[in-house]
This record gives sequence, structure tokens and C-alpha cells, in this order.
Amino acid sequence: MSLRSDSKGSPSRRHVLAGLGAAACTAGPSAAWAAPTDQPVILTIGGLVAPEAPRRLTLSAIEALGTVGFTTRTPWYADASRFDGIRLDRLTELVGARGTALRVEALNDYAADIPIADLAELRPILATRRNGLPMPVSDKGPLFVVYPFDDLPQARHHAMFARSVWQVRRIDVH
Ligand SMILES: Nc1nc2c(c(=O)[nH]1)N[C@H]1C(S)=C(S)[C@@H](COP(=O)(O)O)O[C@H]1N2
Ligand SMILES: [Mo]
Repeated sequence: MSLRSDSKGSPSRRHVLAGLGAAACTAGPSAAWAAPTDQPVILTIGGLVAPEAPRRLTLSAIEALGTVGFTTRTPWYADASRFDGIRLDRLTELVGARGTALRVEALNDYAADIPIADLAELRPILATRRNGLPMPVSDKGPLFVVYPFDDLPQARHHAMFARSVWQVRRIDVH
């Protein structure tokens, strides 16, 4: 799947070329290799995190942190979907979270608290892709908290729906 591999790991050829173009107009050649400059920030991280933690992330930056995937049925789609994204316990660890919960906020101002304590057991991800493709805002993107529902007992499965925040824009550790 070329779409997937292009956006993971080292910057794709398209990004490097775009970066070169931007650098020519602005900061000079060294900036071309720092990071793709053609993507919008889609996630802001705040609250109780390490001072050096990344605060403003693009899709490429999130996926470069390392992604996992699973296929599950959900209440939102007729068929099972494959979701890929970063595990929330991994993200919590990477930003040096020092709190007990993640307040996950959506573009529509919906927000849910997700306790850090059960992330390792329940394994929710911050999905960047559904069925291999980035998710548009019109279809629950750009980021969607998804639990591997099919692996959870029915009671937990239902209890986790309210924590399944779609159109995520911000995560604050508290
Ligand atoms: N962005 C966003 N995510 C959200 C919500 C919402 O209103 N906005 N509702 C939550 C709740 S309370 C539930 S139960 C599930 C399922 O919502 P639905 O049945 O309305 O699709 O999505 C959760 N995620
Ligand atoms: Mo709900």
C-alpha cells in the first residue's frame, strides 16, 4: 500500500520536494530536511506533559511516532473497518504525561476524559486512518479515538463508546 508507506517513516519524496520549495523562499537549505512543511497541524497537546514534548503535530509527525492497526466493528459503520493510528498509552509515554487522565477534545467541542490507568489493558488508538486512508473531517477525521471493540467484553465495549471521540483536535493531560 504505497499511500501508507509514503506517509510513514522518513519524509516522502513529495514532502522533501515541497520542503525544498518552501525553503527556497524562506529559511535556507537546511530547513528543507527538518520536517514536511506542507501539512497542517491537526493535533495540539497540552497540560501535564514534559517541557520538551511536541505540542503541535501534523499527520506525518503523528504517524512517525509509530502506528498499529486492527479491524473491528463499530456503531458508526455498517461493515468492520480497519483503523491505524498511535496507541494512546504510547502517546502518553512519548509526551511524558504526568497526570491521571486525558481530556480529549473534538472540533465540535465534544470532550471526554479517558483514564490513563486502563490504556494498556484496553488498547485504544488515536486513529489517523480508516481502511488505509486519512479521514476527512466530514467522516470523523482527522483523528478518531477507537478501541478494539471486537476484543472487549460487551459491557466495556458499550462503556467505551462515549470515550470514542471523533474529530479530535486537542489532548490535555490532567
Ligand atoms: N466528536 C464527537 N465525538 C463523540 C461524540 C460527539 O458528540 N462528538 N459523542 C460521543 C458519545 S456520547 C457516544 S455514545 C459515541 C457514539 O455517538 P453516536 O451514537 O451519536 O454516534 O460517540 C462519542 N464521540
Ligand atoms: Mo453517548
